Amino acid sequence: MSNTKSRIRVAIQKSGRLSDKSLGLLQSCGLRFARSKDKLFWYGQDFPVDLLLVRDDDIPTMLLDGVCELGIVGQNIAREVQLASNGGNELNMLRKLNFGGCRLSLAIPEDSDIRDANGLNGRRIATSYPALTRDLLNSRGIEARIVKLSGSVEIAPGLGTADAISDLVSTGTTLRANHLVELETLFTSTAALYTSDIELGSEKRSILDRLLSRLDGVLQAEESKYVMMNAPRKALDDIARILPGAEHPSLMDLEGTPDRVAVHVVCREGVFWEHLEALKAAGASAILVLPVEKMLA
Ligand code: PRT
Ligand code: ZN
Repeated sequence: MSNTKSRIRVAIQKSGRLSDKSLGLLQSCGLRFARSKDKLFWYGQDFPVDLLLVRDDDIPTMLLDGVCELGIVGQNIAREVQLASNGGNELNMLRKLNFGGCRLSLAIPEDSDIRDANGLNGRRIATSYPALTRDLLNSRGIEARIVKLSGSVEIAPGLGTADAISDLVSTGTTLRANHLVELETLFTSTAALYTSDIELGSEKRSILDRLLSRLDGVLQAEESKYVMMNAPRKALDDIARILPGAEHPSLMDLEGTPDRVAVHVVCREGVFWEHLEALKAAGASAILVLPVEKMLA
């Protein structure tokens, strides 16, 4: 088969919390798609990567069945599907992504007699993540009775069908609104890019490698900031200590002030107000922090 015929398919969530960010990330990698009317399959223009828009729960199974080569889905769902599948193919996480963050937490009614996770032995836990919850509890020697629900897990204790829940939490508002308190985090999750261990073949492999190299550039750029300032020459060591992940700064002379230099540096981690205040205290002035759009190592 010729190179032009090999294409890979990426499954992303059609409509939900991960949809916009998943599409935006692929677009940041230079991918453009011809949107089809039925909106389930988008053909990739310029780059041999096509999109499948589906429910997030279907993505891991599509990867395991070889329907698509890549998928962006929450680690919570990938782990649940992997644990629930009986052997066979495996999911591989290729990159963790900077969105879709949440935690799978145990929560109990405000007036519960349960004090900690050990108190859940023999009790009923409602969850949409039965395999993951059971696995995480069992690994700590806790045997609970799992009540599987596909949604509205938070109302189960109030209805008397469970003593506790294991559910996704981000702000905690839903728990509070249902008079539940978080007992413990079982699992933290973000969206991630997955593939399966099905052999890709060299052409698809090389498309994947090119995409991953672009993706790494986008992910690094997202984290990175370009920082410029004027600073005393003697403060350069302090500045290197203050700025997170700073790499070899460029120094430029400043006309008429031999003791001060212009410093330009790429920081690989977040730059916060505290860093700027510390730079100012070290003698820096005219501090500018700029986003980095693209980066190729
Ligand atoms: O239709 P489809 O099946 O594709 O979508 P869905 O409704 O199953 O999923 P969706 O869009 O709600 O979530 C997709 C993914 O986003 C999840 O699998 C997680 O990986 C991630 N994510 C991040 C979350 C949350 N944050 C989150 N807060 N998924 C769900 N929630 C729920 C939470 O359980 C609670 O009920 O949102 C509610 C609000 O949370 P609080 O704590 O802010 O009140
Ligand atoms: Zn879903």
